[in-house]
This record gives sequence, C-alpha cells and structure tokens, in this order.
Amino acid sequence: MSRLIIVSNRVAPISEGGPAAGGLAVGVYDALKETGGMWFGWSGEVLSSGQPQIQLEERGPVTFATIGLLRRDYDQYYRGFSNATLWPAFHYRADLVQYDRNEYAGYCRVNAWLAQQLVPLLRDDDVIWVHDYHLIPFAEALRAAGVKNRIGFFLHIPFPASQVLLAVPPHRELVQALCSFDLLGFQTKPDVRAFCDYIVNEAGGTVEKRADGLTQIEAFGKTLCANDYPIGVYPDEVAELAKAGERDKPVRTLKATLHGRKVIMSVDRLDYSKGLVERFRAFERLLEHTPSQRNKVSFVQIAPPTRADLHAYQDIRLRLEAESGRINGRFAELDWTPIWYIHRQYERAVLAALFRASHVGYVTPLRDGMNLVAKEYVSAQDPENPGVLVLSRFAGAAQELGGALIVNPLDIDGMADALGKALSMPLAERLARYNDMMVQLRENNVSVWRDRFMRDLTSMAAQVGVSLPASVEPAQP
Ligand code: GDG
Repeated sequence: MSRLIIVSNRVAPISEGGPAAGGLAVGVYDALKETGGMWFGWSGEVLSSGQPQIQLEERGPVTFATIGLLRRDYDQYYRGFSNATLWPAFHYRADLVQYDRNEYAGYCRVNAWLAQQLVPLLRDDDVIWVHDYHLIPFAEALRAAGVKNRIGFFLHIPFPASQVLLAVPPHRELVQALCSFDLLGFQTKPDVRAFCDYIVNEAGGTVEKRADGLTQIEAFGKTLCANDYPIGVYPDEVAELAKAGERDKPVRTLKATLHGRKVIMSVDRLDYSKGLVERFRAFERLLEHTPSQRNKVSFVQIAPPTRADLHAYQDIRLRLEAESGRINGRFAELDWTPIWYIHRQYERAVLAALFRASHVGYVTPLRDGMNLVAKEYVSAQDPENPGVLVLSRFAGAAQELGGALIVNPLDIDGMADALGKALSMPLAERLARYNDMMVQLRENNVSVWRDRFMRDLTSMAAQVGVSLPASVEPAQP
C-alpha cells in the first residue's frame, strides 16, 4: 500500500491532548494517525548558523521528519513572505500586505531546499499531500528534482478574489506554481470559484466540470484538478473529551466564579483575521442596549499568542488589551467582570469542557478558511441542553453550519442582537439547531475529509505536464 507523506510548514510538537493552538496541526494529525505515514516539515527550531539536519522520530504509525530553519530563512520565508504578505492578502487584508522582493526570493529558495531534503526519504509509490500557503512552490520544486509521484495540495485559508490576489506582486508565479500540483483542495466552493476565476480571467486558462464532480483546469501548460474539501473534526471524540473534563479544575473554577451567570465563549489564536475587536464591541453594544444583561453574563475570550514577532500581531494585542480594559472599566461591578480576556493556551480537553460549560459559542472571524473552533464548540455541547453558536458568514464553516446564528462580523448591532437572541433561545430551538449541525459534523468528519481528498488524488485521471493547444496558452502579464 502507498504511504501517505504529509508536508506542512510546521510539524506540530504533538503530545496527545496537549496544547496545539492551530487548526492545521489538529486536523492533519488527526488524519495521519489513523492511516500512518510520514509528516515532514519545519521543527520549529531557528538556528543562527550551521547546516540543519533532518531528525526522524517514530511515534506509533507516524514518522516525524523535521528540520530546523536558519535565521535568514525563517525571516524571509516564514515571517516575511508567508505571514506578512500571503496571510493578510489571502484574508482580504490588502492594507496589511508588506512585500519585499528578497523575502519572496527566500520563500522560493526555502521551498526548493525543503523539497531537496524530502527527496531522499521518498519511495516511488508514496502519495504526497502538501499543506498550506507556506508551500505553494513545493510541487514545482519536487518536479524540478525529478519526483514523479502524485502530489496534492490543500489550502487551509481562503483563496482570495482575483482583485485582492493581484495585490501580491508575484501573483502570477504563485498561481502557476499551484498548477504543478495534480490536485488542489480548497475549504469551500467560493474558494474554488475564486481560483477558477483567476485561471480564466487572469491566466487565460480553461476550467471544466467533470463527470466525477472535480473541476479540471488547463493553464500554464498543465492539466490538474480542483475541488472543495471542507475540513472537519471528530465530533463524538470532542464530545467525550468535553464530558470527561467537566470535573476538571478550570471548569469548576469558572462555574464557581460565575454564580449562575451565563457565559459567552471564544477561543482563537490572537490574529487580526479573527475579528476580535469587532467582537468585543458587539458584546459592549449588548450591555449598552440591554441593561437587563448586565451582571447576568460574562464573555470569556481565550486568545493564545501567535506570530508575536510581527508588528501587525503586536498591534492587535495592544488594541484588544485596550478594548477589554475600556469595556470592563465601563461596565464592571465589584462582583462582576464582563470580559475575561486570557492571553494563554489551555489543554485541548480543558477547552472542550469550557465550550460545554458555556451558553454561547461566539465565533466571528472577518475571514477564515474553515474555523475548527466553531465545529468543536457544537461538538462539545450537552446533547440534552446545548448552547448556541453565533458564527460569522465569512468563516468557511458557515457554508455547512446552517444551524448557527449567522452574522456579519462588521455589523456590530447585528452581532449584539444575535448574542441577545442566543442568550434567551428556548431549549426546543437550541436542540433543533444543535441536532441539525451534529448530523452535518458527523457526516463530514476529519476522516471523510482526508479520504475524499486521497481518493481523488489517487484516482483522478489528470496527467501532469500535458501541453496545451496554442489557443489556450496563458495570456502574457
Ligand atoms: C487554520 C485556518 C482552518 C486554539 N487555542 C488553543 C487550541 N486551539 C485550537 C482550536 C482549534 C485550532 O487550535 C484552531 O483552528 P481554527 O480552524 O479555528 O483556526 P486556525 O488556527 O487559523 O487554522 C482555519 C484550519 O487551519 C484548519 O484547516 O479551519 O480557517 O486559518 O482546533 O481548538 N488548542 C489548545 N489550546 C489552546 O489554547 N489545545
């Protein structure tokens, strides 16, 4: 049987149940530990000098192959082009895009170098599955090194509309590089449509729906396929974890401190794409317009630090500290703190139990590829007495979770109304919404996500390297 080789920027230091703040790490590891295989990528170490060496470590059926990055590579490839150029652009924040030609060169160089490190570890029948925006040129680099294996790519974040992607100067090279993969997976149908729009209108390629449901793309002299594969969770596992954690100390402490008040709960990496400032303001608006909610509800925001060496992340941290201080100063009483803003990580089981103990899951990113927290929140609920999910329409998860109260995260009054509605929703309606969402979550769990992608990658008929007729040669920039 073919081995599955997962390639992602970061191979998470996963200890079962321990903190792993990041959707890719959670989803990918859940998928890989069932099939077995290898996970290749950066170890998280940054070396000031020397020659990084691959470390191999077996854990159960999974081999972890990790390598450090030199400081310059970290700065250009990870901190620079990946997180200061691609991340904001792909989250529709063209205003935050910083572009430096040297960083882009570093990004391409590191992709080529990582591909060269992987080549000696590969077998002929391995199937390679590359993840996320850090590794867009990876297939091109593997092909240049003579690798003939099937190579798929999954983008965990949104694929932006063409007019936004054009803000990234090497947009054309990036899309051309994506066309070296055999199969491109996106979180949602709108992401696939955005990619196809670029192919047709900017790259002069063609797209065609095939009988098997895949979209076949011809561009830059390549033939490949694309489709949407919304990532899932294991809802019953999350539910078990949540139930088991009910008697753990953090949950007991929360309940004791609340004295019967309701809880609105949010968990996000501290990232400007997650809409935290707008979310805080909507909670403030609820308290402002509905005095009866004062001293009756607290909002707990857990926001572990991430990419703290980037200016935009330091900025969002300062803004949130200011907002939570201001709102608490305005409404707090001696026995009640409206917002608990917690800038640290918790164990997975603790988070699940906190989700279960809360009355509203408040998940309102400005843009999000999927958002696993939304799915985990629903999964963690007590089936007899579930809480309500308030969800941004701009999270990929909103395409599936119609049982949530769907909001526009820029509409502060609309979000405040949704919070009010969620806090007073009768049990019958909560049950109906919860049951509806659980059907969807069980039907599309992480194994279904992985199996659909792998089935398409291994069975699709697309050929790599097929030349296009002159009539569909890509337009010149
Ligand atoms: C990217 C895309 C897409 C968070 N804090 C802690 C913690 N977490 C866990 C959550 C969840 C994961 O991290 C976060 O996943 P999200 O999906 O919400 O967001 P991103 O990190 O931005 O993930 C996203 C995802 O990839 C998967 O494709 O959905 O759109 O941006 O699982 O529970 N886990 C622990 N402690 C924490 O403090 N243990």
